[in-house]
Amino acid sequence: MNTAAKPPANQRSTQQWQAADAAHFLHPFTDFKSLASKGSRVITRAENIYLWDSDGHKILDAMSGLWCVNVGYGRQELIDAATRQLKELPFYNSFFQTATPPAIELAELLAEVTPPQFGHVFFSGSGSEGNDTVVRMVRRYWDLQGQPERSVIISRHNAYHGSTMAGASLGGMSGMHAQGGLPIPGIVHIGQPFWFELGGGMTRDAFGLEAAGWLEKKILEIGADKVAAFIGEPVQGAGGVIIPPATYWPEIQRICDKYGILLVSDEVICGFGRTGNWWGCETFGFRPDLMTFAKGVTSGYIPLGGVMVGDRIARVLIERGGEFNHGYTYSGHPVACAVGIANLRLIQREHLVDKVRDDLGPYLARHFEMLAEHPLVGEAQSIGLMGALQLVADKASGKTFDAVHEVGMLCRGHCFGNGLIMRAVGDRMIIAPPLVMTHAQIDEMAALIRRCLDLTLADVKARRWL
Ligand code: PXG
Repeated sequence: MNTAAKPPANQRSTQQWQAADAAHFLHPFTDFKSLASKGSRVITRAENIYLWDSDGHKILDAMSGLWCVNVGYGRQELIDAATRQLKELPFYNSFFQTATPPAIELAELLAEVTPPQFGHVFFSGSGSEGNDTVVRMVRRYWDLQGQPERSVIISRHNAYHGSTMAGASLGGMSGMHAQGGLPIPGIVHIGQPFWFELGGGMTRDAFGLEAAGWLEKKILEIGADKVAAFIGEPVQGAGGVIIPPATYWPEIQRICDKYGILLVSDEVICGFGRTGNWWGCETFGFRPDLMTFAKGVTSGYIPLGGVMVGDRIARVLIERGGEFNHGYTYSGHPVACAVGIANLRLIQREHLVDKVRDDLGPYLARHFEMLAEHPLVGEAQSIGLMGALQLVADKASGKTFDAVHEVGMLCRGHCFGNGLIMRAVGDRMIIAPPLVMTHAQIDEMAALIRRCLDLTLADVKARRWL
């Protein structure tokens, strides 16, 4: 053991933090060696929509942490709720016929803010665990219906549903499947409704129907009597904020209904107001049987996730299911649930969902229309408070850059250098800022984005990549 005296935590320099980080901390989705050679950016505090790093730089967080800090940083109500609950009862489980008041109250509140078919919730600690629960629950449902052969779950390429074995299998990320022998059996993928890449001259609406039709083709190929469920994010988040054509989800619903297949909406990113309604399925007009949630349920202040269980499934599990052999130590963690309650009450009290739909979403969309004029931008799309700018080499034809140039990463570098956090997914620059932004802050964010696009344009011109 290293017994050398260390300076108190809050007095370490950036370099000291980076050295300890490189020595001991394996980060998620990270090339360990490459990060160790560069050093992490160490974030030390936050307030409202801004972060500060260990060198004192102020950064506008246009990604809400990781799509989760919907109510912004530093909200006293959430801090008080956690503190109160930590004192009163920091932990008790809900396994052996016990429950805690915060878990019960949050379950009740979730039933109130979700669409009418949802009266029950199963809690997990994260979105990935929520989607593991979905797989178990969907298969259990069909067992109980006397159709155990209905076990295949259909998902989509470039979907993200988490990083556990089931979550990564449901997801459609080839890089994840390549590590660890995934997907697990019984999970198959169809194409994504990504008009910019796959639309091939069709109108958006015609393409939406075409892309939904891939589900029917897959069902017929497998045999409807073998298909348990279809899962999708209303808007693919980590895949690049891919907003489907308006025709897509209603057609998916029609197909699932036609073959009696369960429909699962992964609302881990789209839930809690992100798209301008409480749930992405409301924005896109479909009626799921199960909904996975996480992130925004506590605005990321503390880990919590779960699955909303629709009446069709709940009735069978409750009436005829016997014991459901599944659960997590932290299912219904009282402190996490207390923060969840405070967070939902705050969203209600500040009318954040209405604000995103009626005010902030349209205001951001107007900025995106202006950013769409930028010579580097081939497509600018937003819904509610999430959006994507597709960077292209040729605006007229929509020709993309050679992937090896990593133009998105170049742009992301400028964002970091200019006090803005934006994600790059390939050459798609994406944002999902906190739902508490003011117009002035949206103006500030848009100006920073424009500056970073200009700097990136100068780079690609200098390198003759245009
Ligand atoms: N479903 C969706 C739709 C998600 O976006 C998960 C499930 C998994 O949640 P947990 O809590 O297990 O992480 C997510 C998570 C990115 C990025 O790069 C996105 C997520 C996680 C990490 C990185 O955009 N989304």
